[in-house]
Amino acid sequence: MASLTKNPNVNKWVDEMIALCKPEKVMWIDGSKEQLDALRAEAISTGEMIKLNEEKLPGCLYHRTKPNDVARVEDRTFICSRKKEDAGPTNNWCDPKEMYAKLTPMYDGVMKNRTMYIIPYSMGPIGSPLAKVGVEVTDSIYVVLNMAIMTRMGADAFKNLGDTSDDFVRGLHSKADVDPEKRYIVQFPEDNTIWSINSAYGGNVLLGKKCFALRIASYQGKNEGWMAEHMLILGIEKPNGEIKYVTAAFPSACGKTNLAMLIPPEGYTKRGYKVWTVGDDIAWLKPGPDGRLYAINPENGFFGVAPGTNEKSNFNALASTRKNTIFTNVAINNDDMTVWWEKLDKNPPVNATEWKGEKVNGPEYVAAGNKLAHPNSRFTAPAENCPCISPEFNNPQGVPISAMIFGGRRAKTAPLVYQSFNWQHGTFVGSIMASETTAAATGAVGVVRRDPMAMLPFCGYHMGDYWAHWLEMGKILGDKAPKIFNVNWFRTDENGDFIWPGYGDNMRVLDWIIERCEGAVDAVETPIGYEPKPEDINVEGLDGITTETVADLLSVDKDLWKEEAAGIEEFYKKFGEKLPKELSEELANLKARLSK
Ligand code: GTP
Ligand code: SPV
Ligand code: MN
Repeated sequence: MASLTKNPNVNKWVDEMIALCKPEKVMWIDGSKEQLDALRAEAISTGEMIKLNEEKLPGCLYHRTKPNDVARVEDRTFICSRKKEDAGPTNNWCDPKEMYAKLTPMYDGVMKNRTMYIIPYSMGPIGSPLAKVGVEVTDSIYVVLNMAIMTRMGADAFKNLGDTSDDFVRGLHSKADVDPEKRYIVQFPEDNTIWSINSAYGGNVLLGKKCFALRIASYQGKNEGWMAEHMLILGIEKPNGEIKYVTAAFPSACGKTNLAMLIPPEGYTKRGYKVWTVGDDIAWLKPGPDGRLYAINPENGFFGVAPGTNEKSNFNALASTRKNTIFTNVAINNDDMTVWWEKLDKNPPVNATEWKGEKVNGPEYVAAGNKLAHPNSRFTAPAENCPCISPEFNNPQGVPISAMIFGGRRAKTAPLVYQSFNWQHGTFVGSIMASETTAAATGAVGVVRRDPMAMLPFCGYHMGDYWAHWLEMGKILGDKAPKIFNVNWFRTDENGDFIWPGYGDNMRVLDWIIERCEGAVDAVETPIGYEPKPEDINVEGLDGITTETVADLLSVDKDLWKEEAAGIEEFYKKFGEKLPKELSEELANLKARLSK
């Protein structure tokens, strides 16, 4: 099949990959409906995908990964910069020469008897000055069908690249034998290259997502004066029709998709407030012609956590999954070929197939303490399905950002919300983020770990240099910089239950954040930053949450924070010389304020 581009850099690289992997067939993915329909039919005929109920879930497919392959594998993810110190203390590193030498034999002939699919794609709207091109070669139809949802895929992607540019990310993926012992997710930032092998799970194989749009792009952003962040983007429309845009960085499975699509409480919708979704996972940000920071969502779909998603918690996410969606590792209701996951509703299907493929009686299975869907089971849904997708979603210039929010899962320390004193202090607030781990990555769940800017698994270079880049961006933006906040929806009471209702009610906190950006509300100065007066968080219409509860949620326990400061000091030691002096200053200032 003929190449879709005249670009010699692309064609030369593709030829090399063909020579290496030795596929039986090669197929360029042009993104046409005919081609994708044929691939769907083929995947259904081999059992790789299962067709779901055509009336209830039109165009939807089901896929099950191997039980050993259900999440990102951080211990097998590498940043192979030429110099070790450029990867920094928070990344696994290996000399690129050594890594190529180790992986090349694994790819040699790996696609014999298989087809190699060559996927051109754009991260960001085609024609956007902020967009970038990638090419992924893969032996997985599942990857092709997911990339068709998650990116602008097909021949058009080459429009942005042109016939001569070399600025495209080279992604090589093979599921090989899905052997966890030989699984590698490797970024070579200086080569614009990603090699992934022996996995078929989302974040490890949809190379446009975490591997490119965060790990490679964060490195590009540092060199080119922009930022790639693990952030949702949303617009808050006020009763006067004005829309304010904010971004928020929370670690994996800590609520980005939910916040991005929130439906405000009745008191707000009645007054005319509305929330618009621009992105739910990744933001690329760059100063615009007016000096403000503009953001695009490089993705074209949502790869969202299924469990916990229901009509009440996230109506818009659920609505997004009702057509042309791929479900991975959820449960099937065999009576009508629909899908189910924990907390979708209270009725697990009787005639169920659980995520590993075993037929079970759902209610009995659940009553015995089992999960029908894997905790990191996901939906891949087109952004255009989302009822609240922003009219600016495809705007090539992006949207201007008023506030940036950090947050995580903290049972005690972090208050509901606080504002940083300024950009430098805000960078410090992002750098000290910590959160309980979730099922989005393999390993222990529920352990507090430091996860600066929610980028610990995704920063493609030295975290100290990354913080320096943040500080640099603050200088460029000056007084046009977004205001920086921190939130925590996950404080628990003595029974371990969440105190704050969360979800749509997070609008009440966004409301204060927007008012702060407009200078419309006062704040209280605390040792950690500016906090709302409890009565400035609107609790109207909330059941059991009063201004006293809010005061409690906002309390700053100085002893806990002194421990926190000691933990930060320990964490910062890792970065040695590369820790920006501004951040050690901020830590010293925090300690001083705490002991006043
Ligand atoms: P990734 O796609 O892994 O990056 O995750 P995410 O940050 O988009 O997380 P998501 O919105 O999918 O939420 C993950 C889990 O957190 C789900 O089980 C949600 O139900 C839960 N969650 C989200 N928002 C809230 C909230 O405000 N309060 C509480 N208690 N739980 C929440
Ligand atoms: C995350 O883990 O942050 C995700 C899912 O958004 S994955 O694509 O697996 O990275
Ligand atoms: Mn994510």
